[in-house]
This record gives sequence, structure tokens and C-alpha cells, in this order.
Amino acid sequence: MMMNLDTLYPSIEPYDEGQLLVGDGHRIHWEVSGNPEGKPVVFLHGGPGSGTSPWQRRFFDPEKYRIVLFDQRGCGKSTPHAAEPGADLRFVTTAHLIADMELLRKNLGIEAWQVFGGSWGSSLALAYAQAHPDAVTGLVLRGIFTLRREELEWFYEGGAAALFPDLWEDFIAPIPILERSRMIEAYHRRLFDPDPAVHIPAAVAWTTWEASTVTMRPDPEHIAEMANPERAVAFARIENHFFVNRGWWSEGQLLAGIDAIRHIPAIIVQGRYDVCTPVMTAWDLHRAWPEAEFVIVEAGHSASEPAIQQALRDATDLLAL
Ligand code: STX
Repeated sequence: MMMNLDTLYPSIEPYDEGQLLVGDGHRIHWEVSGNPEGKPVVFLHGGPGSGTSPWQRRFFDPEKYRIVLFDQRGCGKSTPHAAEPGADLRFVTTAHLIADMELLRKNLGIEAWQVFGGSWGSSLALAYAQAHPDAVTGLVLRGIFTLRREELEWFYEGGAAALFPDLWEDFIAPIPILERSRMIEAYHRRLFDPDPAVHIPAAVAWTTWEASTVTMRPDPEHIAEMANPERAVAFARIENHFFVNRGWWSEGQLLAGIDAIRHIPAIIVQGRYDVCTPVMTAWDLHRAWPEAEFVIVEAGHSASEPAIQQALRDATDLLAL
């Protein structure tokens, strides 16, 4: 990637990794890096469906943290991969991901950990913490996303077309005009069509829209990487599956559930110019949870943006104390 990651900690390698059998035929890939005696932190990747990348270890001081990364069901190095023919996502739901985190935590012998998540990672972090508040020592949340109707409609049903009309035309191109009033459902039919000539172009159009709008300046290498057919099919299928089902939450559930986690130290980092998960949701979270530290930075959505990197590093440094 073209990303400039100079703001983060140096690159490190994992000292342990494996595949955890979580049930329903699924295995999740996990790894641990940093200080084995350090403060445990778990990194939750976005999408859902994007998988983790080695640079994501670098948000944490490797002398202070024991850093856990894992690929959520169906993506990254977890199996079965959602791009496989006949992919079955029945056992890929928010409840399954939360249960997997608990199994992983216990398997690693961790009593409680800090939870760090951006975008979909922030949604999952909020849901996990609300289900298991005693397992969470702190929260770092970036690019807040709660899958409410207005959030999904903004990014996938035409709101953000006001800012990216050119890219929006490419996003709607695979969908016949009569189906465009419900883009997420129209994409669902194509992404799960068994014919690769149908699902691959749909997946590439879906991920290209997202990858092209997540940074203030488009990053051609990131866009190309996200358009890799296998990656794109898994990412688009998993995201779409969660969005069709609204995360299996009632409308506003994550914001309504703050009382269960209000006592947990938390830092919210939000890009002012985030087009994917606009600041309105972070603001609603801030209003619901004024005890959490709230930071708006002049940046877009992606954690790769230097101003976001700095704010997240500051956050993990603060919570390491
Ligand atoms: N999806 C938001 C999300 O979690 C609606 C996410 N946003 N962008 C990404 O993930 C990539 C950087 C992987 C494209």
C-alpha cells in the first residue's frame, strides 16, 4: 500500500499464531505480537469482511501491549472463506463473532482486554462490550458506525452520491434501473448468485465504491487491493449479509445500550470528513456517552490517514498507563 504509516509504532512480527476451531465448521485465524506480559488488547477489523493486516499491530506500543489480531469468520485467513463457491453465511452473525471473541480470549488465558475497533470494528466493539462488560478494560473506537437505517442509506442508497456523483455512477452500474431504489438488496441477489460472471463484477463494484471513498485522497493501491476478486467477493458478501440483516440489532440498539458500558474508560476518534461513516453517528454516541473522551480530527474515514493514526496512537498510549 502507498500508505504513510510513519506516525505509528515500528513493524513487528507475531510471536504466536494459530487457527481456533469455533464451531459450525468455522476456524478463525489469530495472532499475538508485542509484549507477552503486556496489557492485552484486541484489534477488531472493519467491513465486516475486510480481515486484518500486519500494519494494524502498529497502533500499539509493543513494549506495553500484548496485541491480539484475528480475522472474523469468513474472511482473511479464517475458513471457510466467504468467497468460496456455495459460501454459507448462516453461522456468520454478530452473535457468532461475539462468541468467537470470548472463546479466543479464554483460549489465550486473558481475563479482560482492551478493545480497539474502527468502523465496523467500532460496531462490534460496542456490541461485544455491551454483552461482556466485565471482559473489557477500555475501548478505543474510530469512525463510529452502528448500522442504523440512516447510516446505511447514506452510504449505500444515495446520500454520499452528493459528494461522489462520478463514483456513484460506477456503483449503480451493475444494477438495473428498476432495482436501484433498494441497492443493498439488489446487490445481495447478485453477490450470492452462484455464477462468478455475476458475483465477481458486483463484488468489485461494491468494494471499489467503498475503497475509493474511505480516504480524503483516493489511494490507487488500496483500491486495487480491494478489487482483488477473492478479497472483493468475501468482503462484499459479508458486508452485504450484515447490512441486509442490520447487524441483527434493533434500530438504535448500540446507542441505547450505553448504560451497560458507561463506566469503561473510552476514547472516540472521528474524522470530520468521513464520508463512509459520517460524524453524525459519533456525535450521537458522544451525546449518549459524554463520559467517553471525544476527539474529532481533520481527516476522512480510514485509520491509515495520518491524523487518525496520531489520534489513535495517542489513545492507546493514554489507555496503556
Ligand atoms: N464499512 C465500513 C468499514 O468497516 C461500511 C470499512 N470501511 N472501509 C473499510 O472497512 C476498508 C478500509 C476495509 C475498505
